[in-house]
Amino acid sequence: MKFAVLADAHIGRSIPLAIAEHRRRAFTEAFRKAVDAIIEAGVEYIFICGDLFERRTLRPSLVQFVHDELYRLATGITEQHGHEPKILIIRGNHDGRPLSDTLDYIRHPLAKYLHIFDEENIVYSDDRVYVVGLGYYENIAKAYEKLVKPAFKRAEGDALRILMLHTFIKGYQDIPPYSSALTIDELVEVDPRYVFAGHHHERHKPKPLPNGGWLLTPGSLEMYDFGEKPDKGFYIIEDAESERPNFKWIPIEPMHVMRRIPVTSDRRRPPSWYAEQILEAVKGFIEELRRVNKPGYLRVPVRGGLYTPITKFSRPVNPSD
Ligand SMILES: [Mn+2]
Repeated sequence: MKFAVLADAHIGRSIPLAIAEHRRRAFTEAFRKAVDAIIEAGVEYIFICGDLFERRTLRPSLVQFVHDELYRLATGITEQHGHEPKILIIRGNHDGRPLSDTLDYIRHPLAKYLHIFDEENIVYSDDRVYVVGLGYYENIAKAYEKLVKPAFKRAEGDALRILMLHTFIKGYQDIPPYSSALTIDELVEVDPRYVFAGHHHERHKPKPLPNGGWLLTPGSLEMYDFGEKPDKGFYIIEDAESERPNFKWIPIEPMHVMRRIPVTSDRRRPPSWYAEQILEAVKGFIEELRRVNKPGYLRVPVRGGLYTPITKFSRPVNPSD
């Protein structure tokens, strides 16, 4: 059995606004590339772990794009590999709130290949997998206790136990201060074979869990902002039901180079000094773009005190004044 595990596609992201159109295109292209690779692999299940969309309100054309891509994904695998895949999706913090989310736009009664979890129905099961899909909650520990644990207690048979989350995981990821997170101990309590977690945008390696299961965060499909590393893509898991599954990283090359080169000084300097430093940064960046043969954006935050030499109005100090 083959899985595709992806997250944080952020379709519709337009920040920084000065380059909004380029940014929108970067995210739709990354998603298109992911769909191409998943069709080629011919997986049985696709897990989309939250933040499929960038926000609650979107251009209709982008909603149409996602709808069409998911349809292409399902029909592509059916035609090329002879089986219809199942696409499972949970709500991320960018997709909206409980009971009002962007995923409503892509729900369709005829799209049998699509399963979108909601607040009341957090279980998908068939004879091969038992999937609990929990959307984003600020108080994740409480939602986990109240919803996820009972849902796994209800599981019967020997289908693979899979948990989909959109939250940080302590002990696996570098977590920003004061953010809510689940611990590995908490995850192991429901004895999952797989935990797929979106929300953290960095690629993480599969981590074996003490119960024999696996924890996996693929990260975002594109560069979300200037601070991220360009190691983007998603995972395919082969022999998912076996004792030794094979995790395959499918890289997606970011469309643009995004570079941040700060210019700072801890003492006061004339404006011309800053101008020179900025120019150096730009020149270096142009070199880099030539080398990698790619377009890109450069952000140069400038910080430091200003010192303006006094020339015009200065005169010798006369002690008698
Ligand atoms: Mn995200």
